[in-house]
Amino acid sequence: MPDTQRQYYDSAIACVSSRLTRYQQVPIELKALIQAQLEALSGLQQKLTQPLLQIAVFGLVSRGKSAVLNALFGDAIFPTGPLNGVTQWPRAVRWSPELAPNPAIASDQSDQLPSSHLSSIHLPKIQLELIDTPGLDEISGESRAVMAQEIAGCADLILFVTAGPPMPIEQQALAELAQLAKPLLWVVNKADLYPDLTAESLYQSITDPTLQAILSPREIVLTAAAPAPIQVRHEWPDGRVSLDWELPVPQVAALQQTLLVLLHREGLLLLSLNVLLQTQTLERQIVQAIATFYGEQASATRWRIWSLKAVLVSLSPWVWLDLLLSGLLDIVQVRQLAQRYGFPVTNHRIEGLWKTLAISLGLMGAAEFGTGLDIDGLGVFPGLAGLATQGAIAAYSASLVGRAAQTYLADGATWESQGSSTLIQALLTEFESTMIVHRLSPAITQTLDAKP
Ligand SMILES: Nc1nc2c(ncn2[C@@H]2O[C@H](COP(=O)(O)OP(=O)(O)OP(=O)(O)O)[C@@H](O)[C@H]2O)c(=O)[nH]1
Ligand SMILES: [Mg+2]
Repeated sequence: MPDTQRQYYDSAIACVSSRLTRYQQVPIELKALIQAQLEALSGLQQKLTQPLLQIAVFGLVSRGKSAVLNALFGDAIFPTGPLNGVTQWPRAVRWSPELAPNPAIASDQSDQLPSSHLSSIHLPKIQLELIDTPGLDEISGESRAVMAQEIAGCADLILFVTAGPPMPIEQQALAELAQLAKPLLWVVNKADLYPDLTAESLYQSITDPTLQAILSPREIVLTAAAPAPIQVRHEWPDGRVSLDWELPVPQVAALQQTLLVLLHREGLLLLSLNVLLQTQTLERQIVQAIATFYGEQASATRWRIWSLKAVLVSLSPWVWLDLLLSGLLDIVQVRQLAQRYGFPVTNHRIEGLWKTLAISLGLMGAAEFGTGLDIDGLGVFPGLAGLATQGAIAAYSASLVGRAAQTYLADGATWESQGSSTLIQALLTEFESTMIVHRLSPAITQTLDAKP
């Protein structure tokens, strides 16, 4: 079986590049309106090609977020301290651990992981970035939400740090972060102060049912990133006894191994998925901007078709010709709108469009029936009132089709064969129950159903 990670990684690169090429060719006035999205897409392209995986740490103040990152990094790169609010701004650092996980731990978990994802022979070396953030309770309301949204939105993996068992507010924050369709590890730090804690007992202590559903003990890791000093009794050769304070070494090996095993097996998949999800969001914003930009021209196109349909249907004396013209002009309208916007014609939610086309034809048939049928095939003149009715219904049915076509085209923009939504949906089928991305499936499915 071909390497699934590599396959989706390549597809994600192709998807972002093709989006960039397409939207960079739009008229200059429209380009100015989507500049921010184009820049973000270009950032995603760079992130993919490096490839760079971003790990962001979240939690309330003083839980040891910075200490956990320092211990992972192996150096005191982020300031830490006993006062609340030591970290005031997000900061990032590149981390280059040896990506081959400890074989003992890797083989412990290998039976839980699909063999197709074990192969990393042909995978590019992932670079990592650790992002430290201020405590979620340090910054106030709106800016906190914006900061969390922005950083968590970009991050490929989230570490949520608590000090020992979580407080209810932490469970709530965890549940909120879990809604973001991002893989999440719950790091239970300061484990030196809670020697009896285990991942299993912590999982059992979760009271929030949504959190219970999306976490498992495997995503809970205990650490002691900066253990409190301990008193050590020294007996010297001359008989003296002294009590000294010693700093125990940080205990983050379990987190390090969990991360390395995860990155080794799912890293490229996580990165590809996250980039595709962000591309999907950006492209939906671009689609909105395009729909607004071409709004007037699209209205003019619709009006032209509606009036043409009304006139031709009223003038034609044959029912069969009326119905044929009605159907043809409805389809022409869909094609012209697709051309006007430059959106692809896809199979996504096409049933809705077919239904409206059928309703339009049905309405036309009813109008013909109501205004006199051409029984002998020689045509009938339905009278002026009948003609007016046929014309009005022709225009009305065309307007129904116009509206349905616009919704269908905007919805379908991300659903081309190499479109972001198509690839995300295909990726969903690759998730196996042992993978961390598996628990994201419901949240990801929701993003697929969302409207632009
Ligand atoms: N006992 C113990 N103390 C720890 C541990 N990890 C961190 N600390 C201490 O907890 C305090 C807060 O650590 P920080 O890393 O600054 O915490 P933070 O979450 O980054 O805090 P803010 O930046 O203020 O939000 C420091 O005094 C650390 O020494 C640990 O594993 N055990
Ligand atoms: Mg900090």
